[in-house]
Amino acid sequence: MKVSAFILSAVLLVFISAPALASGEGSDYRAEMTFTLRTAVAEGKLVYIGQGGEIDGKINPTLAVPENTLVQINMLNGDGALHDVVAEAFDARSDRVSGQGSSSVMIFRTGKAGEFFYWCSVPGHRAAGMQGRIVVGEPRAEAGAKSLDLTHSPMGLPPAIGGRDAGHVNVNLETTEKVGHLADGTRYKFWTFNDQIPGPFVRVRQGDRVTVKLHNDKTSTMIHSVDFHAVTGPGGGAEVTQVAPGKTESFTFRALKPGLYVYHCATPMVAHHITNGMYGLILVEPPGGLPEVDKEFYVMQGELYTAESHGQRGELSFSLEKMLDEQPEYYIFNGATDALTQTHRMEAKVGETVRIFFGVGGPNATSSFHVIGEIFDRVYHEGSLSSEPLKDVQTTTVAPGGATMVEFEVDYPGRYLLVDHALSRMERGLAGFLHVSGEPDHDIFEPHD
Ligand SMILES: [Cu+2]
Repeated sequence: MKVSAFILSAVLLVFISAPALASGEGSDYRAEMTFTLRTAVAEGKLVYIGQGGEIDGKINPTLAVPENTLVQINMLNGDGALHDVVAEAFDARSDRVSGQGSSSVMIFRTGKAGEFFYWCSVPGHRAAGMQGRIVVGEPRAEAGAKSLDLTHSPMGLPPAIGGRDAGHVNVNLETTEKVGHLADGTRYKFWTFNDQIPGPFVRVRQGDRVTVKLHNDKTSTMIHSVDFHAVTGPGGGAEVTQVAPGKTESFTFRALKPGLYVYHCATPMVAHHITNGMYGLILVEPPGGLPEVDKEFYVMQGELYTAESHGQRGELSFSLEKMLDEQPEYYIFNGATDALTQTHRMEAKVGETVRIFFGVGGPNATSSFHVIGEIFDRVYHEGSLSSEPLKDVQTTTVAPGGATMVEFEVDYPGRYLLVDHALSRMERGLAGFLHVSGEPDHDIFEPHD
């Protein structure tokens, strides 16, 4: 049965008279399931937000419904722009309405089990984020399957070096190849250092002698290696660490220069090993250490070249052609599209100083690193710690295989977005949240009702 949509005077009304029904069967009916979606702007996108029940407060909620069920979707216009809601798979469509508080509705009957979409058909709105899923019947096994979390917490940093003398440091790395979570319902076979993307944050002092032991897990299918940009020597260590599965290689270097450096796997095809997740940062602190701050975070950007287009579910595969053409499908902070928006929560309080160690694994895309609603007080450009920092910077350029250290005081509460200001990449997964709590200072910012 196909039913066209129509406006209801009251959106909570689920009892509808016959003339509105295209099929004309029966004099009235009750929808067996009703959902209410409110349109809004959230996380820099246009979205639907669930109202009531299990979907309450969820952004673009997945609507789970049984087979062969009459479903009603109420749309409340929460932002005032022109919107509708459509589900082509069921030939269902609401009227378009604008103006805050206006509403419309669509009704359809589900058929057999499957996964379908609802979205806003006003040009550009679906691409801007107004899309969710309708899952009919039992969800597919893979939709519910929990995949391995390989993301690195931005809070996972070793303590500061402080005032200690130069000494000897051991760094143990293990290369692995594992299928991990990439996005909601989407997995990818990553290659990692220590089961994390990025790899561990290595923290040493200028003058330290550092022994790197690289073990390649016996289940690996590839040779791996490590090139530290902080190393002076052949291949940054890569020449002597090409290590076969099940084997271990090692070398020792002296950390000659302070700075924030990238390390990565350097086994051919190097770009392939990097895109798959084999990158991390090593910080070489100057004697006396870095100035104290309240919060330190570790964030790295990378891009993935999947054969499947962005948004496809299941386990995705690598596309050599897309990588050589530099046409990524996904951009990720810390190993997944939701690592810094859902999995890990970056927090600070008003008045605290925040330091972000930010690196680009890449392998190819330069980042225009920016925090929406903040100004970097200090940028240690190119990761140089022996140069004077730049002051009062909006956006800073970070090369692939490069890094930066930024510092700023948080002055006003809210949720601040970490982005690459090449903002198309946000639509391909690149975003992070910094949650700032505390009292608002209305001298700094004052909303008017
Ligand atoms: Cu590798």
